[in-house]
Amino acid sequence: MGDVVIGLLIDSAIAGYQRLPYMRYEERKVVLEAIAGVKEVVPQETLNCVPNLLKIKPDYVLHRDDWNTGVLRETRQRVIDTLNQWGGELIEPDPMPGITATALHHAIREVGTTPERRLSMLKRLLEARPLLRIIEAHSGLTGLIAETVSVESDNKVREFDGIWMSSLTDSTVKAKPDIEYVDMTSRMNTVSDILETTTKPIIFDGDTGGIAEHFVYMVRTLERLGVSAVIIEDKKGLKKNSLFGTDVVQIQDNIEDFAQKVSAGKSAQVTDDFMIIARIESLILKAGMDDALARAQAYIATGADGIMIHSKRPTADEVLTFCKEYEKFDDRVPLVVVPSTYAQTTEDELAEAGVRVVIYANQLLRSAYPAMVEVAKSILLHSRAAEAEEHCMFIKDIINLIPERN
Ligand code: SPV
Ligand code: MG
Repeated sequence: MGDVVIGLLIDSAIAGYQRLPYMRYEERKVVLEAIAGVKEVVPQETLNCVPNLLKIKPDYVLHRDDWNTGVLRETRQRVIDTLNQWGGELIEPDPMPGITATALHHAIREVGTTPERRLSMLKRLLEARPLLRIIEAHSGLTGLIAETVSVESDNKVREFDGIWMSSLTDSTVKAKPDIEYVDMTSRMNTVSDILETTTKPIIFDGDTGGIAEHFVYMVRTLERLGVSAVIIEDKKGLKKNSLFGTDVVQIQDNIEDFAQKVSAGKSAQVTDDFMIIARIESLILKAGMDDALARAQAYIATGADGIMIHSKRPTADEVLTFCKEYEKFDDRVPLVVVPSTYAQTTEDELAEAGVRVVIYANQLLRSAYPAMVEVAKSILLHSRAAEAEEHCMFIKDIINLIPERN
């Protein structure tokens, strides 16, 4: 039919309605350019290919015939209207059976990923999407939930973008308090289980990072495993969970020492893609908004790749105030929040305020524990398990949940 020009969607155009593609735009371009008969591959910046069509004025447009529904339906109509301007023709070949983006994602999940590819995924996502949603995992199984659960809304597939390796939930499943007692070896075992069942990027909760001389080893280990980022909080001494606030004794580190720790970590990392995110505890410890903002400025100046502002207020008011002031900074890095106590605030509201990453830090464990207690009580109460059955998954489902690898 003539020379073939391929309009190839750039990463952010795809990430707007489905999962970020496994291969970067540049990689996909190289593959397509190598196909005999392909004259050129041009970037397509949005789902609307009309600007490219107007430039190229092709005689034919080829697109597989599966775009008459969903988010691409409108695009299809626009293509037909545009081609009509010069008598061009839309050709819609039958799709090859079994070749869909979803099937490819499943296949990739089977194959797994590499540490390097996974590590770079968080920065890629930050470039491609305005807001990332991250959910906690504390085991291979909860990792699998973070990896696979998806819903469809407004014709878009919605999934979690990555995994938070929470110190609270990793400690709690081991029935230990969240006081940095669960050591790095044990935490890395949990990371390893999660790596096994997932391909999405992981953000590791590094607590205080320990002393700077130890933090550099944490950075190296995480990076080697393919973890994308570590978040460390500006506290020192015996760390307690932030959601205790000032009910327990917690000491904030001074700005200089914490900045020095961040900077030691930055010097230790090997890749450009690994991110060290500085977590500010000023609002938790009632040190005030000015202190929080001064710390954000200092941590950014020292090289932090992101700022997490934490709050345990029942509403997002103080976080939103922080965001407003933060927007005025000349130098900004992606802002991360953890809306555990102000859970009624929506992602849209947070994104509007400039937040780039929302972490759902503990909900999987907080929902599983009460369910397990209820089932245990029911068995005791009825001296049998029949009444608990309605709260349990089918046995056939659990034995098939984790298939053997072929
Ligand atoms: C965690 O999930 O372990 C966190 C967030 O650090 S918080 O529990 O709110 O401190
Ligand atoms: Mg924690």
